[in-house]
Amino acid sequence: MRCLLFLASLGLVAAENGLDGWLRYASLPCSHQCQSKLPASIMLLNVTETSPVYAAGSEIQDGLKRIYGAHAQISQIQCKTSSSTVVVGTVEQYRKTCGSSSEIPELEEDGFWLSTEGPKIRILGSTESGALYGAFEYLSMLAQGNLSEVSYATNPSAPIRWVNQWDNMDGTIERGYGGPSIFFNNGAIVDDLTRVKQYARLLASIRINAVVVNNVNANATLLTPENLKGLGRIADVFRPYGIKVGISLNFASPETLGGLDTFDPLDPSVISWWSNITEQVYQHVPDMAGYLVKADSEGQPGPQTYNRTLSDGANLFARAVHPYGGIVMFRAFVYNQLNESNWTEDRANAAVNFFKDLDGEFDDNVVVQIKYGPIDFQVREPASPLFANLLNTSTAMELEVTQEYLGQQSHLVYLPPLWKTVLDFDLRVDGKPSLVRDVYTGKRFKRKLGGSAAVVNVGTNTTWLGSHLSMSNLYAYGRLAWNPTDDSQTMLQDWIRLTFGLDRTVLNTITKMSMESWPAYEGYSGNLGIQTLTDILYTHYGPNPASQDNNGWGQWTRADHIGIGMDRTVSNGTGFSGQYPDEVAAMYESIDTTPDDLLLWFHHVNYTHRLHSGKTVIQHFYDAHYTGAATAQTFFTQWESLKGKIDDERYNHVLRLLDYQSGHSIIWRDAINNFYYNLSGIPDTANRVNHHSWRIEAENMKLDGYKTYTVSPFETASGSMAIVTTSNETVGTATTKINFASGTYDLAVNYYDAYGGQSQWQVYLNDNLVGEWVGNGEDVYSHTTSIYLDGHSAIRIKFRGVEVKNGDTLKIVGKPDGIEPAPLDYVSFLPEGIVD
Ligand code: GCV
Repeated sequence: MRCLLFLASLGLVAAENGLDGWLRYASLPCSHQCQSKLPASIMLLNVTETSPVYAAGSEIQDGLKRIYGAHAQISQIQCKTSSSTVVVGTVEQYRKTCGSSSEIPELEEDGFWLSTEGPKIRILGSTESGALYGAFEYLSMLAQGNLSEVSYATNPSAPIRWVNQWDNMDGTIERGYGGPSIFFNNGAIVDDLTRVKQYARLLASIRINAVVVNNVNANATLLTPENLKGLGRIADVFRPYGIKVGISLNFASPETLGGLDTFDPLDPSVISWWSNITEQVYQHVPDMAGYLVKADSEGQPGPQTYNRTLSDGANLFARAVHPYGGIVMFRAFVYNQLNESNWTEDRANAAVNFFKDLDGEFDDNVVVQIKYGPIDFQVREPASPLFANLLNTSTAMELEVTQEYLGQQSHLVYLPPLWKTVLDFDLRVDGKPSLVRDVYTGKRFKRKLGGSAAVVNVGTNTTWLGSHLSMSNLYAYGRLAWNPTDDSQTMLQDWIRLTFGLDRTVLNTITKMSMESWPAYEGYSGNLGIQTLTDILYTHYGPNPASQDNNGWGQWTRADHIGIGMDRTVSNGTGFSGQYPDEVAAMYESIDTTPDDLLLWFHHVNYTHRLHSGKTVIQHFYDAHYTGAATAQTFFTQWESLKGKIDDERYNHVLRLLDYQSGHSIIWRDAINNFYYNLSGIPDTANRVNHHSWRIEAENMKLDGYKTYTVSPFETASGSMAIVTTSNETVGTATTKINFASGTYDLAVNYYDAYGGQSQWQVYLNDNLVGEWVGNGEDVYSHTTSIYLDGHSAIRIKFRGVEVKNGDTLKIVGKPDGIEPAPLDYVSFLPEGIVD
């Protein structure tokens, strides 16, 4: 404490690595009046060390000490104490111990009542988990310097508030960008579960009540006796935090693991195999939350192998877990490969086609888990119409905190504003208000089960997700799972105060950047509902619009030299718009009433088609890409203004990513604009596309040891060409005379940093070293790497404030390494205020 005050008095900020996320309990000043409001003791209504109430007590004790330097003793309840105290437990425990509780409102399962009025602060849950949530709520107030007197109850919107990890048994994580698994390594459960406990704290504080620990592309070996023991250890770590463990299953396990000659869900031997395995699972994890199943999807086995229905498959597991109170989350992400030459084929139709007729066929403990949009976590999608087609089936919303198609944690993208476009959408089932959030929480169709699941994919990195700023998405997900009406900016600001402190500049700056981030990303990736336009066949990261079409995956754009977009109308297209209830179907059926931001999702139009905004489609693309990338440049400078206000480790980590994003947003912008300019032949009215006054192409420089290289896809290199060293051993030099007016410039060098080598570059002006760098992006950034020269490996480094004289000689020296031939694309000399 003294040490912290000392640092504060020097204006320094203590080093932090992000491990505590928003539960840092950073030290705050506390006046005499503030001290008087802090409890002197913590009275627990259950002192069993493995109970959530005990965890709540420890957390409060720790928080009081770390935030305000206050020491509160933990003791058992004495109802009549006169000194200030905080009482934590369930309403039932409180009644038993202290009698009357008439002022406590009715609570639903896991709800809590928090009252800080009077000397006795009461945190009472309907369950012990509820009490723990209340304790975290109280701590969140304290950590934000809020000591006001409050008294209120809050209840969850739905019973299912889960996270899904896509962790593989070998320790890798599918679509994970924060390092290897905290759960698995080398086919087994890790010995040291310290990180699991830290994760449990974070999840409990946002009221998550179950975590599915393994990938939906599931490996049956999780079910071996040894691994079930390990699963039991994981569950023991989560249990005191009120979090249950669930697991993903591989449908073919009876055959692959059990040695049966079938996995037919109606075969008695299969049924009894699953029932035996389930019994074993519950022996190790008596409170196991349930199973998550991806079946008949993307190569995963399922009931259709035996001509059984998806509900036959789901019910097989539902019956196995039923005796133990478990549930089955059955994913609606089921689709087949399609043929693009057929105008009416459409992957977006798949979920409703597969599931609509099964409505009412699922057992009561089955929940159909539906991704927010009909395709796959794109930068913008309409709400999945399946939510309007399952009136007799429990449903859950599937979101993706891990930014698979949204910059993979190397780009700042605050996701709740995107999620809200779906959660708040009114499906108008039977002509009545039917907000998506009211459907999956069970309210609209009166289902007892329902809720949400988010793919999170934290890893062993101390940032958890790969970027400190991405944690706002996890925090907000938990808040929305509890209350989907929470406001995006309010949640964000709580997270900022908890994560980075109470400084107003910090608050305003991170708020502004975050709230601008999804619109910016949509601006420089895919507009008007055309999807993210990333490379869907490889990393899902950088630009590659051509990869969407001419394959069976069905994420098509149907772009040709005249027009673009999927015709999903009933009258002339795939019929997808007809999957919505009448009012919504009618809105999407007509171009006139389809909102601009989803135009190309629903309609195939000419590039010259005029939007409601008055712009043509193609000009909108050009403009949005320029505006989006320009906004992304400001994230770096906005963050720079926070130097000294945030500890160095987190400040520098974020700064590096934002610097990278500023460059990669330009790579996105140019790739997409060039691609559609090349396809449509329609110039940008502002004359920016393909005209770069401040650029020097590497292929136009004098080359020694370097040779030209045609990049593919062409649009991911300026002028389609780059240079690479003539061999993997040759050091290359590229030189040129500078023809710009003398002055101060930011010097940007665009190069490629592929996986499989760490080339080195040096840049000189008249033989004076301006800067040097190494191609080690794979160790520094959070996205999936590429072994090619493409939109994923394309990267920009900037040297700011370089003095240049007309006639100076620019020289870049590149030293190859491994398979990486020190590739260079171009150099830009950017006067102040010019983005490029
Ligand atoms: C776990 C997309 C992702 C896959 C993921 C799949 C799913 O296709 O790219 O990595 O697999 O969705 O949600 O099952």
